[in-house]
Amino acid sequence: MSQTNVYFNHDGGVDDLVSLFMLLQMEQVHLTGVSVIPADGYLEPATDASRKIIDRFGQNKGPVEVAKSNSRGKNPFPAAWRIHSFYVDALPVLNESGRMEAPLSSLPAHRHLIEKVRGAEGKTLLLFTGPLTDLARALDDAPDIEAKIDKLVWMGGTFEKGNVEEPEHDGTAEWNVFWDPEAAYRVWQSGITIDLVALESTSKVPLTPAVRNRWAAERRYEGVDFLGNCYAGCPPLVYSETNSTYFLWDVLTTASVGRPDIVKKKTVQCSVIAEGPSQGRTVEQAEGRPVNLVYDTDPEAFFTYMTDLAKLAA
Ligand code: AGV
Ligand code: CA
Repeated sequence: MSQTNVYFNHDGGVDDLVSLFMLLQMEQVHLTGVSVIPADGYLEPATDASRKIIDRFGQNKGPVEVAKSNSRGKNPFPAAWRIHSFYVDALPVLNESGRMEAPLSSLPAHRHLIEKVRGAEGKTLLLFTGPLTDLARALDDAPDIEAKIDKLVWMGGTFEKGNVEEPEHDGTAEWNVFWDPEAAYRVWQSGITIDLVALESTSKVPLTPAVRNRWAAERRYEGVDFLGNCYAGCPPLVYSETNSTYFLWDVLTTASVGRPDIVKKKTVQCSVIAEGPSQGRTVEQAEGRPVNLVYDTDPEAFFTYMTDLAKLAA
């Protein structure tokens, strides 16, 4: 089977780490590298957990190198969310061997990305499930890589209600844009094709008790048990949505790489607001740049794909 080169940059949330686990099970994916930015997680547990997930669940992928980002954002994530990276890193299934073998790169994430894109045979698909800071820096340092990027698939943005609830903000932004609005602005100035997996689609895949029960019922599969354990620390949607309700934001984004048929896309002309009370907002504008907005999904097809992939992990 022909494989697609994929480079994955994530920010250490539970759904970021589950996304890595999912990518490792996709036979059509050649994972050229992974990097971790300390946005919605802490750098050390998120990096260690990534290496342990590759060791434990990535047997078919050969050695995959992990790089740490040295990027810093403008608007920090709440610590109550970032702490989840420690829970995943501490799961017994990831610590049974007592070793970490997936190689740790000595390069910072943005330089690692440049090296892996330049070194790949053919083009690379970039999958980003956190802020775009490392990509913006990579493009500034090495504009030549743009020609070798197939496209960017990014969990970010919304044209409806945002998910930022912060004192000096008007609530119109999605968090991955808000953490570093200037980085998103920079990437928007590039010629890279962007698939934007926005809140419009991810809001269709909340973590509900029914989803958990489905994983619990099939926990005899080690990979499905892993999903249940990862999400055990995240608040589900039961009676009403709050700002802490967990969605499968990044996992839907990752699933759209393996199974493009489970999402719906349309072209939208838009720009990013970099400053002020709406900073991080993605806004439709006739003179904006085109993105492929992922605005809808089939939740049943998505959860079935996710669970089936997890059953492949041993
Ligand atoms: O805005 C969604 C992004 C995704 O990349 N992250 C979580 C996902 O990894 C930020 C976020 C928004 N609401 C959250 C978030 C919540 N309630 N808990 C944790 N992270
Ligand atoms: Ca994320």
